[in-house]
Amino acid sequence: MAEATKAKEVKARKVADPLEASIEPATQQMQARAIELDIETVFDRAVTMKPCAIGMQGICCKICAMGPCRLPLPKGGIQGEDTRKGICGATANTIAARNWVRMIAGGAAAHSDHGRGVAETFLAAARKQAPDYSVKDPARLIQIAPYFDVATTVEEDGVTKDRDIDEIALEVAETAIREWGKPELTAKYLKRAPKPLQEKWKKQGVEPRAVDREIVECMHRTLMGVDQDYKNLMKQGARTALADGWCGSMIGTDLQDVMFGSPSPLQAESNLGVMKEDHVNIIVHGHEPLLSEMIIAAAQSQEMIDYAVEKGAKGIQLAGICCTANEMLQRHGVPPAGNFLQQEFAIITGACEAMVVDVQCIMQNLANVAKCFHTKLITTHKIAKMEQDNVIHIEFNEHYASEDARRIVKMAIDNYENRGAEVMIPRHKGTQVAGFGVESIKYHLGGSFRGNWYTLNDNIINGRIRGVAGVVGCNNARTKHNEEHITLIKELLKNDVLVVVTGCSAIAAGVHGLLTPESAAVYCGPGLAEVCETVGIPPVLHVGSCVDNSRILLALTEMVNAGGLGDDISDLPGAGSAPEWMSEKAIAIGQYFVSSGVYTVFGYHLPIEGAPVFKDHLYKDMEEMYGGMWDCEPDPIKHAHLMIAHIDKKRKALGIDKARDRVLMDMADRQALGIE
Ligand code: MSK
Repeated sequence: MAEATKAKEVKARKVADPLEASIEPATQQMQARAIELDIETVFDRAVTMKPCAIGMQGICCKICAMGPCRLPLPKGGIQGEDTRKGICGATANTIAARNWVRMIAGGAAAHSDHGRGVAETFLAAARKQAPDYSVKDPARLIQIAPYFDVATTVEEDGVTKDRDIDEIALEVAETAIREWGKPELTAKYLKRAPKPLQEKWKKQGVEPRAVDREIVECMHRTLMGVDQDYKNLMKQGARTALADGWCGSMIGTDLQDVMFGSPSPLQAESNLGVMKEDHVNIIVHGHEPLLSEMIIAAAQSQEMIDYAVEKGAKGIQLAGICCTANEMLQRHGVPPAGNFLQQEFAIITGACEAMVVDVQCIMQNLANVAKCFHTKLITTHKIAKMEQDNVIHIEFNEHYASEDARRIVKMAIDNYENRGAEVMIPRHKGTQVAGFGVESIKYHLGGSFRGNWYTLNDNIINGRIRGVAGVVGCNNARTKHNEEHITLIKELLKNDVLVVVTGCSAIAAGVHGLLTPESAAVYCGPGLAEVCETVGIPPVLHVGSCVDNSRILLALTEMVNAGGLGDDISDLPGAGSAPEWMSEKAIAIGQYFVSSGVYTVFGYHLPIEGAPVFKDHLYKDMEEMYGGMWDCEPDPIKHAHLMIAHIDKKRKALGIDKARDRVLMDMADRQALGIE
């Protein structure tokens, strides 16, 4: 890093210190490399541009042309009545709540539009109009069909017979797609939640209807002069977030599993070091596996491998960034090259022949970085283009998917000969075991009761496992890359908390060596280590991408159904976290976890500090309403202990706060707990 410091001194431009930017060595090395080559990165821009203090507090209103109105907190806080108001009279609570609800709408729209794309492709496949897509996991289709009220068997001459899988697929596809725009009734998947939770939603009047309707209503209600009651606004916020988690995202995950296969554990490498100097390197970045599945098939075809060899390479190295990385990893073992803040560095290696992007979390600065190298930056989605003239747009069409993918892979191979001499691929890479879907977790934790979650519950009840935590979400250039994720997760493990991860948090955990069974002995408290070693799982389970947070909702529901830990998700000794969040999608996810009963702690900051009454609504009232509530703590150790304290509170409420000896349960005990 001496080189980095030297480079920092000789450049006039304000740059980020590599050691301050990230805790991760490959990222530090590439930030130093960027400084050396005088290429600006996200870390440099974060150093240069300070965030707006009023916007950070959530009390800037710019929804009409009389503003923007800014309502800073008076020095010394609010004494007596809060008299702050915008030109129209909107209070700080209304402004902060409208901003919050619009963030939920943005996040829910992103996940759910992703889900809609999957549902549309599945419908085209079911109609035999998309020959490159098919049902790869019929068992998964049969599992979800009843939730769409689609029969999987038929009575013929008094005999029950299995229905044709193509017929089931078509009916599921036609029903699923209507979940986005049906004019009446509530989302079909709500019935998957524990009964008491469904009752809470009904009581609060927040059962989501169709996904699109909820998002539209958010935008209507938050318009100037419509809903001006923060509590009523947050009903719509909760309803929309639930439409995301229990409908748009959940259907997206399910249909991806049906079309591409449900994940099961597999081993892979991770980090920028997976790129290979003597290979054609193709990086796929974004979110939708509709694209990446086809790119994988093309890149692994003998024809393309032979073509790469003909062009002087030893082969094709495919890798992912962000949630596309998670999608490719969990089903194929294709390695992630990095998470959100590492995207520019994949190009700065000088060895990236093509970066192929679709939607979400793609920095526009990639185009500027790509100009410094031979890298072809290829956008593929009709809703996500870039204005820079070096960006190539190859629109991906599900009807000709494989053709489009082959064209992209061939373009990357043809670009190999244009690679410059300035190649520097960091050597750092980690090994990981990823791909834990709900079914595979059930299998691995099942012990002698294969196919039942009770072994997990039993180990929570006997105290070996203190509780469970979901750690999810992004990186944020305002916090040190990966530091909060990793410090937090290690603290949870030390305290015997089993962790599940998704999104960029999952990639961070993989890069830092937390996704291996061996890491249990290194990082876990004795109880958790014993369980992980006995069943052979990592103490941190990779459960997928951003839309796959819906898997966590279902895993929690499985735990409730397994018995012994209360009747609802809010009874479980569990908590959620997004320590380095940055995207509106994280707020939508956070809100659907809170509204599903999960205590959810965010790091960095939440844009609500300028409206203390609204903040109390999120932090306190919601616990009464849903059993879950928001919290925020930037310090990762304190953050972990907030979660642990909540877990302990739930253990106490369940009467399992005292360590007990393991009791072998007989059938009568199990029946008493409602386990069949
Ligand atoms: S990619 S939303 S930076 S997790 Fe899903 Fe990562 Fe956050 Fe994007």
